[in-house]
Amino acid sequence: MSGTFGNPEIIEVNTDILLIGGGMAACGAAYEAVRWAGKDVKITLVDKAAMDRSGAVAMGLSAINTYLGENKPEDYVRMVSADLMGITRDDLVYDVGRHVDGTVHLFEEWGLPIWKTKETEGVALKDGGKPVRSGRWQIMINGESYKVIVAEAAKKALGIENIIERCFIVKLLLDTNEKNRIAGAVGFSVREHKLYVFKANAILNVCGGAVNIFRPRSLGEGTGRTWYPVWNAGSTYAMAAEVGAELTMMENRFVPARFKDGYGPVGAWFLLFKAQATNGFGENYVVKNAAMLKDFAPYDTATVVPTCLRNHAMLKEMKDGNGPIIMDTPTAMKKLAETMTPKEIKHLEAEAWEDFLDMCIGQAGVWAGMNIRPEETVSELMPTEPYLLGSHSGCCGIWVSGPEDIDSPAEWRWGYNRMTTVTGLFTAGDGVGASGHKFSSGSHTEGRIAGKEMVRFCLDHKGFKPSLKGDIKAIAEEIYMPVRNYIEHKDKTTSEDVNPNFISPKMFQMRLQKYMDEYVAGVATYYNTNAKLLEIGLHHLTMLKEDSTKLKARDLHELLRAWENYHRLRAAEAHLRHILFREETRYPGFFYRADFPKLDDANWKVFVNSKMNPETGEWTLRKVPHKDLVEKHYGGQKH
Ligand code: SFD
Ligand code: AMP
Repeated sequence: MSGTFGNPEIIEVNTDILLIGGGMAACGAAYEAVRWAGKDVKITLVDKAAMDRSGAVAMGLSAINTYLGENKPEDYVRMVSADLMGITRDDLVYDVGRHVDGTVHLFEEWGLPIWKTKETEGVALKDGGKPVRSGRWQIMINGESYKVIVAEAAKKALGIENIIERCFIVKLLLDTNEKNRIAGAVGFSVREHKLYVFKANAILNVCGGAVNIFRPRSLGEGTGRTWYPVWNAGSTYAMAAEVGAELTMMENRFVPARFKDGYGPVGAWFLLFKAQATNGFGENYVVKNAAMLKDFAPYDTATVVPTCLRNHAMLKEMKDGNGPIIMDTPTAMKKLAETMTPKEIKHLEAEAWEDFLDMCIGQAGVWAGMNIRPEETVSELMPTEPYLLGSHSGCCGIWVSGPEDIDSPAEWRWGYNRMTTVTGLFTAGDGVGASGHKFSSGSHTEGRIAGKEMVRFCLDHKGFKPSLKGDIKAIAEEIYMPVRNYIEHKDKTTSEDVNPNFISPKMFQMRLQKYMDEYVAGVATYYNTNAKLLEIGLHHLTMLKEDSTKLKARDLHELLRAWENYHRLRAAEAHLRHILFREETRYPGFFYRADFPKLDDANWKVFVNSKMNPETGEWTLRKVPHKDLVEKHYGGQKH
């Protein structure tokens, strides 16, 4: 039987391992799990989009930001800890560090072009080829087709018959018989009238970070331009929270400094081209404000000033009226050109464009449209709207069990590596909290770690028969409620977007973004908030949650938008609750608790974990002790 818009066909899929997401982490998990699974373990992957171009790497990238090479995993652990103001899980970070280079070697084997030094041109990394490093951890690539290459390997490993694309997962389902045990997931096709019900022994929840929960700086035609991908809608955090998985560090966020309006990343300009960023009067704002950064000691003395503190200095200049912030691309290019032949200079100019054409085409569009030649004209930078993510320069996410062979506190190591506090539910990449700076290569690596462990989990739990909690017919009705709302009430208005009986996904998103912007430290308040503002914000989010049952969808595309925004709301709520709980300013430059403007290591050098009771919807938050497993040195001091 084939479904219709209001009455989708229900398709049941039984599998052992279900991978939700088709991004870097999912591709890593697919590749690795197949290697260990044998014939007994069936693996299925479901992605809301098409794997070739899904997730954050859709447009491609121009650098791999985590490749250790000559560095030690311990040094990587130190860098990640310092950049994230001291509160990270050394066990998880170390685990990524010790495995990530092997992943990058696979990328190269699969066809990803990695830049090499002149002396080792044509030699593969694994055979001693030396990468062109932009920074201590980053290497340059020709990465327009990065995601296609990585997806191809995953697809080949899994077999096309085990992949369902364009299916949006709305919720995870627990088991009826066993408490706190994952058993399945439900979602709908965004192309056909089909609802999918998955039963699985183990599930990997890797749907990326959360974008567009804050009002973006882009407006009008530009709406939709963001730095991180708009299709990362917070599903990872929302779905995990709703089955009671413990979250960690959800107060953390990433506010990247980006090329203004096009959101072009700055890494290559700072690190490879060695450009200087200044205030509007040509002053280096990090140097100028060094004394102010001391308020956040000892982290101000890390080898590299942490990302949030660089923003802190930038924001000070902007607030003092010393803007705009400027990236001096012409001086950087002139300096590099001093020792170059004309041909090499042309190549350098091409590289400046390729950096954006590879991963952020919109920025190249802004340059072209505004007559900007980077060798002649400077560009403005701006701190963007906040993003929630766990793989880039942020560390919010889900609390997971760490590797067994690392001597870590018992509370960090209770089960299978990268398993959440819900039995059988795993995560990786943006999903794993308290361990940022994984980037594309680290996320794939973490997916591989989780994939291998999930096979072990399935083999250890062979006898498990999933029995889904909840009535599938009722769940199908709930998922299609926006469709019903539309069909029932569409004629009670003369305007598509305004109706007394329903709210469109677009309006719902705008409401969410406005609340987050004004109450939860968005750009409107220069990233400031306090307990009073947060309490009002929480009230607004609670009202919005009530209204979520009134979302409408006039087609499958809007149904996708409706559920994406519901996920955004849940992720946003977790973020707000965590910020309210942490009574200090841990990440100045990312956000400020104006009522607790100082760093407070004595009381707050701890993880903040939260849990939502799936039965009652009640949240509990707690402090979890932090421990350094690798000795830290900031400014020569042990810390
Ligand atoms: O320049 C559902 N990233 C960079 N990494 C690098 O290594 N180098 C760089 O140069 C980096 N930069 C960068 C980066 C990202 C972006 C967007 C730009 C620039 C412009 C970061 C990495 O890309 C990032 O760390 C990883 O991709 C994270 O991996 P993962 O697997 O955690 O997330 P994903 O790849 O976005 O995949 C998510 C998948 O989930 C699907 N999905 N499927 C079903 N149901 C649902 N409900 C779903 N919700 C989401 C998605 O379709 C996708 O497949 S730079 O700035 O530093
Ligand atoms: P971005 O383009 O900002 O996403 O950064 C890419 C990589 O370069 C990340 O590993 C960043 O931590 C790093 N990076 C960016 N800007 C700087 C900077 N000014 N100093 C040191 N590292 C940076």
